[in-house]
Amino acid sequence: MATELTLGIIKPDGVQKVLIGEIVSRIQKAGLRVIGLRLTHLSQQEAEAFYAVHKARPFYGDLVSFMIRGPVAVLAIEGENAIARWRELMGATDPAKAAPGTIRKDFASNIEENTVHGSDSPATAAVEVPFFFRTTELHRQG
Ligand code: IDP
Ligand code: MG
Repeated sequence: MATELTLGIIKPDGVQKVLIGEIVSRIQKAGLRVIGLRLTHLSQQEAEAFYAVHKARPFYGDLVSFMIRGPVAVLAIEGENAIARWRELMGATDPAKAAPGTIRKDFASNIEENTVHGSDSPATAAVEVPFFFRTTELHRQG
């Protein structure tokens, strides 16, 4: 196993439900490190570009509208096996299928408004982290 860097997003529903502190706490208690963190409100163009991989899916338009509905928190998360471990903390895409104790099981409204995003592979993380963070915005001794 290796030290990995991955992207997390607390989606507009999660920010609206005042869950930033709770979610950052879960990440840190799991032994992962938050080395980049900022609030932003995505433009339509940014949301379309970020989710371009889903362009052909029927939910793409709704997903983009949801993601620009309000501010989001973007997080760069580092640690041993961080990509899979952050996705484990998140739980399955559909909260109805998510394991007990996961963020989506505990907080998500439905399969679309599912509170958090996480990169799904090293290749995805390598694109998604730089989408939001310059290297000068990552702080390993923060
Ligand atoms: P993931 O976020 O668990 O990696 P993806 O399949 O990559 O799931 O889908 C990206 C996002 O698109 C999901 O997190 C969710 O917000 C939304 N989404 C996925 N599947 C559906 C669906 O069937 N209906 C509506 N929205 C969906
Ligand atoms: Mg995904």
